[in-house]
Amino acid sequence: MEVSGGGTVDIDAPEHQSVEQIRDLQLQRLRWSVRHACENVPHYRHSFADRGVRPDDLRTLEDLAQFPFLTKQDFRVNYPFGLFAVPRARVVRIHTSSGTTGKPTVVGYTARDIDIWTTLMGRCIRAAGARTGDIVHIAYDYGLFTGGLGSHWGAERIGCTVIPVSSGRSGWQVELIEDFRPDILMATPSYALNLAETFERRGLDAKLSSLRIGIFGAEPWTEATRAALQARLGLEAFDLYGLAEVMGPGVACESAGGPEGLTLWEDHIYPEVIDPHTGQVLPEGEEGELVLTTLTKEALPVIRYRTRDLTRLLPPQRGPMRRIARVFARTDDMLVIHGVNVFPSQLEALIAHIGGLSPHYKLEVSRQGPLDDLTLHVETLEHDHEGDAARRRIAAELTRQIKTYVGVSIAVAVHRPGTLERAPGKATRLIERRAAAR
Ligand code: DLL
Repeated sequence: MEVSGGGTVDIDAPEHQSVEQIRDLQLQRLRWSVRHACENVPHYRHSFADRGVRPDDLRTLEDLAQFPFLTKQDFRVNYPFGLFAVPRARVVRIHTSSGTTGKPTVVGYTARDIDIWTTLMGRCIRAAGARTGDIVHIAYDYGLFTGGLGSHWGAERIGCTVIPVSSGRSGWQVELIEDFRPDILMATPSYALNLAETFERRGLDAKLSSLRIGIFGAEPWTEATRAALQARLGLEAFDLYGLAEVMGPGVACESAGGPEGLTLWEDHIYPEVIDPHTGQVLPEGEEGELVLTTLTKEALPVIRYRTRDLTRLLPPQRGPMRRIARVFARTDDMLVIHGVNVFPSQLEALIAHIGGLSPHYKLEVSRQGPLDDLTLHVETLEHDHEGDAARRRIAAELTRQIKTYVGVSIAVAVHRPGTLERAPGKATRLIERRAAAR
């Protein structure tokens, strides 16, 4: 059995190559990946046969559009190891996605897969401006979640000193940051906000901490949150994107002084953006659902995985790799409130804009009759000692702005500082009351 994506694993992105050279490399690797999946995974053999396509049909990169999608449901049906393309004994590591519903998605890696993942994560951390010898405080959760270990190995690969803190125990984390003086913080943006809050609660000025760079991801976040993180932690914040099914963190990232958007490592991952309703591939620049195909993964090749993440594909700029725009939401994040599509990121931006509110919020969805109702829970800032009247004023103003800018009437509840639950990893925003009402 041939098990190799071919080519070398190079920490330096092939910046010197032309777009044509990258396309040639992609086609060669794509042919290998599709054949590898078809020969070694019954799921692909059947789904390709059902669609009437064979690996030999791949003559150009565009031919990939004829192949069937892989979905989260396919991972569930094949739980836990049914999508693996190598004997289990060649799998050196297992991770899972951090989904909260149903069985988690299980993913596996050969030693070479880990090597490539480590390399791509190393590229991302370096792209954000990390230098050999920098100290990296990793507050992504360690364990089955890919955030901790993926970042860890990548940071070590480029010669950084890693502090593998994992998430939680924020007071202790602040002490470690004060004592060990890390240059770089890696965390979910919502947990980084918790850390900022913990600094402030202890009477410390986080802006004066040693942190220079923040590498944040694993959940959607907005430009307003970036501005808040930069101002409160005194660092430059970069977006890091990835998902377990494709690899983990390190699929795409922002670069210091680099092009706008997140550079996607096209020498190992092939992107498409589709219309989530029709499945049609959209032209570059149009907004839709990101679909990813791995080009070199041995243990778990994914062919046309529907990420459910909404973004746009952007042309290469400075270097041959294409970019994606910030992932602003998942297809399943969208709420339909009285016929209006509402994304949490729209509300997050307004919360930041209005002033006097902490960035923590929850969305409570309920149903009385045929339509869903939404209550937005927010809280005032730590240092705000105003009473109920002020909270009512803020609620009225936020309700008005949501009506104006999002076009929907929702209820807004403004709580006292520190009332809303803070998650140590990814923020959980949705409070689901619909099932109970049915
Ligand atoms: O969240 C991997 C990761 C860890 C990425 C650390 C970045 C940093 P999963 O648990 O499988 O993997 O969740 C993947 O999280 O499909 C997106 O919906 C969301 N997501 C990840 N990064 C971003 C980002 C990790 N930068 C899912 N912006 C993905 C928006 C993101 N959403």
